[in-house]
Amino acid sequence: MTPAVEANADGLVGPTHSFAGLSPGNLASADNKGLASSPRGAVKEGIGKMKQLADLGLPQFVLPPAARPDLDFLRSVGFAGSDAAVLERAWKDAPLLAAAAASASSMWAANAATVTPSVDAADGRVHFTPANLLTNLHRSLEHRQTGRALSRLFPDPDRFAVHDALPEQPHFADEGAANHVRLCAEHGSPGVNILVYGREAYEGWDGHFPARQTLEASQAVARRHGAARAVFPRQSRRAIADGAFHNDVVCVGAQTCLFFHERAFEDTAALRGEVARAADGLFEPVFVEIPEQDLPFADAVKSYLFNSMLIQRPGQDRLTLIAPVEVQENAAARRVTESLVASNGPIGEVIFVDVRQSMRNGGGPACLRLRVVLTEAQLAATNPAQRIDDALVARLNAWADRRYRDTLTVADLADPSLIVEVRTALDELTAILDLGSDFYPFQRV
Ligand code: SUG
Repeated sequence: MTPAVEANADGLVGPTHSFAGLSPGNLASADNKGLASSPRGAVKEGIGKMKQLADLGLPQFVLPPAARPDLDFLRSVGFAGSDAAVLERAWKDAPLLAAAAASASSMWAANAATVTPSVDAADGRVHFTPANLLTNLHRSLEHRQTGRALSRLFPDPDRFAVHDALPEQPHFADEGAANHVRLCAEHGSPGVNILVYGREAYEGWDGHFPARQTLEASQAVARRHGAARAVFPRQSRRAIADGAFHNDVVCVGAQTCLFFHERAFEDTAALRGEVARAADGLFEPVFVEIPEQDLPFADAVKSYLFNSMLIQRPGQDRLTLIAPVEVQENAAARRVTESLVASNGPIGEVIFVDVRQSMRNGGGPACLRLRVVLTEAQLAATNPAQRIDDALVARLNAWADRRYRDTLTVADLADPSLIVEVRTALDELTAILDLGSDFYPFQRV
C-alpha cells in the first residue's frame, strides 16, 4: 500500500455571497431569503475554517470562486448590450434569472465534483467528475469553471483525470461528493465507495422537493472513474421531504466509520449489508446510527450535526468531528456529540467552527470542502500557491478586507459597479493563487 493523506480543497466564498432563496428543499436557503449578507464576513469565516484544518495537520487547499454575475449566461438568454445594460435589463425583466447569475454558490465545494482516489481507480489516477448540478439553475452555471479550477490545482494528466460533467440532462442529475462517502481501513488502502442517490431516472419523481441525484448519474461516475467497490444506496424519500437535499446533510463517514441519522436511507439494513460485503477482507465497517428519539430529524437538519467533517488527525487514534457552532446551540445535537465522545466509539473529539454565513444558505463545514485522498507524490504535484499556510491566510484576509463589501442586500446585486469590483478582486486573486491571467472568462476577452 502507498500511504496517503486526506487533503481538503475549500471553495472560497465569492464577493456576491447573498441570500436569494434559490434552492427549493434547502430549508435554510428558503428561511433566510432576502436577508442582508456579509460577503466579507463569509469569506473570512471560510478562510478561518481552512486555517483551522491546516493547523490540525491536514493539507488544505483553496479553490477560487466563479466570477459573478455570470453575464455570459444572461447574454445566452437574450439580454444584450454593455455589461451594465445586460445586468440592468435582467434585474428589471427577469429578477430570478439575474439572482441565479449572481449566486456565489461555487463556495460549496462538496458539490464541485465526485472524487475517486487512485487506489480505487482502475487506471491508478485520481479521478474527478465536476457535478453538473442541473437541478438548480444557479448551480448549473458552475461546472465548466469548476473543471478549470480543478485542472489548475491538479494539473498533471498522468496523475489526475479531470473529466467533463455528465450530460446536462435530468436523467444524469449529479451533485458530486455531497452524495459520496468513502470508507477504508486507512486512506491509502482500498476503499468502499458509497454513492447515494435520491431517485431513479426513469421512475417519475413526485416528491414535494427535488431529488437532486439520480442512480444513473452515480453509476455513470463510478463507471467512468473505474471506481472499485461501489455501492448505491437510496436516500429516504422522507429525508428529502424534510430537508436533506443532499445526503451529507444527514450522513458523514471516514475511515471505517459511517455516522448517520436513522432516517437518512430508504433501507438501512440493506445499506449495512452491502457495505459490509464490499468491505469484506479489507476492514470491518462501524455504523454509528443516531436514532430519532435521541435526535429528531428536524434538529439534525437545523443543527447540521451530520454536515460536520470527520477527520483523522495525524497521530490520533479516534476521529475528530469538525462541527458547526450551531450544534452547540441545539440541546439534542449537543448531547449526541457529548455521548459520542464519552463512549468508546470511533469519534473521540469535537471541534466547533463558525461558518454561520454559509450555514444560512444550507452550507455547513462539510459542504464547503472537497475531500481528496492523495499520496505524497500526488500531493507534491498540486499547485503550491493554492495550499493554505499562515502566509496565504494573511494574504487572503488582507485581500478580502480590501475587496469585499461588508454587507450586501439582494437589491445591491443589481449595482453595475459590482461587476468591476468583482473583476478587480478576482484578477488579484489569480495572481495570489498563481492561476494564470486567463483563468476567468473576463480575463480572456
Ligand atoms: O445547493 N445553497 C446550496 C447549499 C449546498 C450545500 N452543500 C452540501 N450539502 N454539500 C444548495 O442548495 C442557496 C443559495 C441561495 O439561496 O441564495 C444554495 O445554493
